Amino acid sequence: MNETLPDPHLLAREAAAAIASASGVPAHDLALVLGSGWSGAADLLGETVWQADATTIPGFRAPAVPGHVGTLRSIRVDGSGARALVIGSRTHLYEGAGTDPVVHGVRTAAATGARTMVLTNGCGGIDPAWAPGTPVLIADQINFTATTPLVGANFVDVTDLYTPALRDIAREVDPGLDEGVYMQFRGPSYETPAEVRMAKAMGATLVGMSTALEAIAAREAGMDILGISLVTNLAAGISGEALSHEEVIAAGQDAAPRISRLLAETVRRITGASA
Ligand code: 8IG
Repeated sequence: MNETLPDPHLLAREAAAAIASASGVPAHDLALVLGSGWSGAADLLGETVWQADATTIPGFRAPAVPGHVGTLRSIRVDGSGARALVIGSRTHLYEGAGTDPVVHGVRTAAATGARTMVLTNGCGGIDPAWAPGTPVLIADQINFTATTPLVGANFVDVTDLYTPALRDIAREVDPGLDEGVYMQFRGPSYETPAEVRMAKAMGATLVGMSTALEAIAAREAGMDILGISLVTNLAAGISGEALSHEEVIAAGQDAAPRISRLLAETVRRITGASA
């Protein structure tokens, strides 16, 4: 490790301390990362007791993606009274700064005390049954980035990376939810149709540019993980049409009521409110 660079775990502890002092909330129980299409989905969780531009907290970079909100929020969850940290700004691997900024939010969440990490994203769907706007539970993943946030002989078990009991809770809230296997590409180009056929042959049903590295870091930190993808477009070559950004935006808007309720009610149940 280069001694002139801050240790990423130390930086996360500094960030957690800064959040505690700025928010007046000494610890959080659960944290969420809001991906493409999910920016309004945390609004039903409860009362926002603190909100700040993420760049005011050590280690957070300004979001590079339009549609991502660069804010951190502390929410008191309706029903359970639990404390949720909402991370509206995500750093992607394709920004070129390596894996540490990508997983800084997750490590900071763990350092605030959060034991559960909810990771959301917008992604391409390989199963043609998933129309744009369909939320899908992530059951497993393929890290196709050729990198990892872990360093050293750190043989983290990722057999049940996405905690089965948390998927059960989400399905209690929305019994129509399907499960998928998320494959993270580096991006920032979308896949070619041949790459989508490869992903399918490898067992993936969802393709995106986030989440897998964050899930690995969350499990390294000992957290339980719930992953929910919003299929905002059919993956390249599946529908026969070109990928359109308008389709992505529209899918997020159409899905807003379903995914907002799903997120709020699932978090309420995870954090202990009776059903
Ligand atoms: I929104 O089709 C969104 N993000 N890799 N492929 C990849 N990332 C995505 C896609 C997609 N749609």
